[in-house]
Amino acid sequence: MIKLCGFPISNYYNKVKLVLLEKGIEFEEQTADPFQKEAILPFSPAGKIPFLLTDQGSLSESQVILEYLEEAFPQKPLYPSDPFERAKCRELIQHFELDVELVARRLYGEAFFGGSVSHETKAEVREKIGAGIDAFNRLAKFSPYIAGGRFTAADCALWPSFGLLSSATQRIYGEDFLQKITGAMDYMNLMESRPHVRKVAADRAAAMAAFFAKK
Ligand SMILES: N[C@@H](CCC(=O)N[C@@H](CS)C(=O)NCC(=O)O)C(=O)O
Repeated sequence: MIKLCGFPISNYYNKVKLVLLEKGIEFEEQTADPFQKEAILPFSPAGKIPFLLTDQGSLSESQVILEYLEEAFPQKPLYPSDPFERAKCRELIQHFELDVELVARRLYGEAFFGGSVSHETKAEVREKIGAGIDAFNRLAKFSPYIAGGRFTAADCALWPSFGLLSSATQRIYGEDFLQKITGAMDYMNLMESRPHVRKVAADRAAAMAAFFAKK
């Protein structure tokens, strides 16, 4: 059986977990701590989570894992069948992850882990996230799902990151940058009406409480 390794406070872990749940793929969760890199390196070459353990071996990088799951388990497809529409769905994921999430990630040390981020970095990140969100707004549909009328991999991939963007920017700037994404606030409510999304959110809340209780 497939094992999803990592921990449920990670947006990239929750991205893969939501896909597994929505596609109805049987899987087990196994804790892997990216702060204990040595133990992870044989399965994930950069020591990052999530990674997948399959009968054929391990697989790292959440987007690669999504593509693998879509091909290996074609039932309940999460990408449109039309190649162009499929590419548009991937385009949304890539733009948000590269231009918004990876930029906002530079704030996480201070926002969540007791570190500190310089004023220069905060100012630079603010500007870059703004530009990333502008780009994403030009692409995203929210009608009602990110890529249009159907629930897709873009929803599984980006919903977990939206929550982090919201809390990180509120903590660092006192302003919720999720509100700058046109349609995102109604979308969050829509997503939370889905049972698998609620399950991922509940597991994340429990994991966060346990993680911060230890600190
Ligand atoms: N591009 C990677 C990013 C994964 C990632 O950054 N995971 C974080 C946890 S959310 C991690 O393992 N960080 C530890 C590190 O960067 O060393 C993916 O999509 O899987």
